[in-house]
Amino acid sequence: MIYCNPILRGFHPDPSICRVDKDYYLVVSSFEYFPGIPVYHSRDLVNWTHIGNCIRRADEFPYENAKDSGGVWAPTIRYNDGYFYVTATFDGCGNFIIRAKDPAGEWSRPVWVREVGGIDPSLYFENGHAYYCTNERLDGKDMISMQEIDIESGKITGERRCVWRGIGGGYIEAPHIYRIGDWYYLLVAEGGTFYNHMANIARSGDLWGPYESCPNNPILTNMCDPTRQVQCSGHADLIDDGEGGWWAVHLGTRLARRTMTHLGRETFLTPVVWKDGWPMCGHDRKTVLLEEGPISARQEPVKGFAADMEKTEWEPEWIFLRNPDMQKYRRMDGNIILSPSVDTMDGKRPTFAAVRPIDFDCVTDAVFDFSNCRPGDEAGLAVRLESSYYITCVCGIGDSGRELRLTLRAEDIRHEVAAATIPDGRINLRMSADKEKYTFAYSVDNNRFEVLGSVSTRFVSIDIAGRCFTGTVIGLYTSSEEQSGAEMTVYKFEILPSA
Ligand code: 6LW
Repeated sequence: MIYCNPILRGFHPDPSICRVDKDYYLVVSSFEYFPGIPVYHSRDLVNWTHIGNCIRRADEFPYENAKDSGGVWAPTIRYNDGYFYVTATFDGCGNFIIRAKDPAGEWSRPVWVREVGGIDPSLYFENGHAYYCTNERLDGKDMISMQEIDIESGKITGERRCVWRGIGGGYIEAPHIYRIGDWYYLLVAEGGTFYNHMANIARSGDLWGPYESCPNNPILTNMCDPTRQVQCSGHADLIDDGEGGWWAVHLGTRLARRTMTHLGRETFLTPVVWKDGWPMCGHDRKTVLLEEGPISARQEPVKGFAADMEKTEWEPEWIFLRNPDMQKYRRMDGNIILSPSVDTMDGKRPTFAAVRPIDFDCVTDAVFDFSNCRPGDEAGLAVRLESSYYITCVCGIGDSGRELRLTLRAEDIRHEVAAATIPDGRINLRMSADKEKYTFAYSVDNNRFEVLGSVSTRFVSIDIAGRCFTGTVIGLYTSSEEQSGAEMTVYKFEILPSA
């Protein structure tokens, strides 16, 4: 059956997957955003539902210190003996393990693995033993280390060994061990997570090696791919469908132009075939956008997200920055009510309730009012890549009274793109996004829309920001220069596919 890649669109990097009977669970990195480590569920590998988040207690992690693209990196999800385990890196703090009986949560408090460094930890279970792999830098060289671990305490209980140094592609990361047939397989990422990215594999008859490198490595890469449909393929995790089919989920990027993407690294699904005991991914190791494979169900169109205003709990799709003061985020009387922070989008903890974009082409609709505001207060929509790369379209008090301002920040560039005077009362902001630009329009009578202006997506692309591991997110934002009584009352927020 034909399906479209990516299977998780927008900012969904570093995927890891496991299967329990007919249920697949997939997790991705969440970086400086909270809740952390979103969990997706599927029964067919192409239709996914966001069922929860692993990290829902910000005080258990040093979020307040998380840099842009810091925070939670590269989770691995595995199932063993009635528990789901997730292990990941908290940048600058170390690696941790959490577990849950229900992957939709509640997840346990983190157990920190203090005796081993590196990033991109992974777990492998066999015969009641747990083994812990991570990338490490020993004797000046990157390698993959493995050691036995007490899964409850996070204590290392066995000798640490270097099990593979990769094919020399550099930045050997994202290790995963599998027992398939008579072999142990070790899958890794090399080349760094951008344009030289690749997945390489080795195998051994013994868990501890020595591991023999696959003669066809890399088994997955889109580097030097003239079609340029997909780039940066790598950081893969293998899964079988229980019916003989094998797959790789992995990160990749789609280019909004000949280069650049503002959606960031997304999650792709690529078929895997086995030959002579070695796997090979996709079309001669390349991933494509329109793929075919033994998929059991029709892939549903991209759904989008519409906040259910009757809810008093935040849907799992919502993300906030670092350790948000949730008293500034209220759901009541059929509305969302946001209280401004003194932080603007330049800051670490602005009042910003966001969701991941659903695709390049989408329309964001927000209806809100901004009451009790004074000069210096602002409220509206924001598209955020990082604290120095963002776009805001906000209403506030200007020289000529209430106005709407469209502003871009790209590092040192701060540019007011457009402004318009508007009356008091409700405003409907509509942002239409495509590969090239974000176009903002507004209506104050919920009927006629005026275009305010457009901003190129180029200015919030991960390529412009450089070493940006996240991707743009779109959300509701409000700020005030000092603690004010201003309130942003939101009546509607949705991001839907463009018609
Ligand atoms: C991830 C690692 C990486 O942990 O980037 O460049 C980190 N390599 O695989 C964040 O995605």
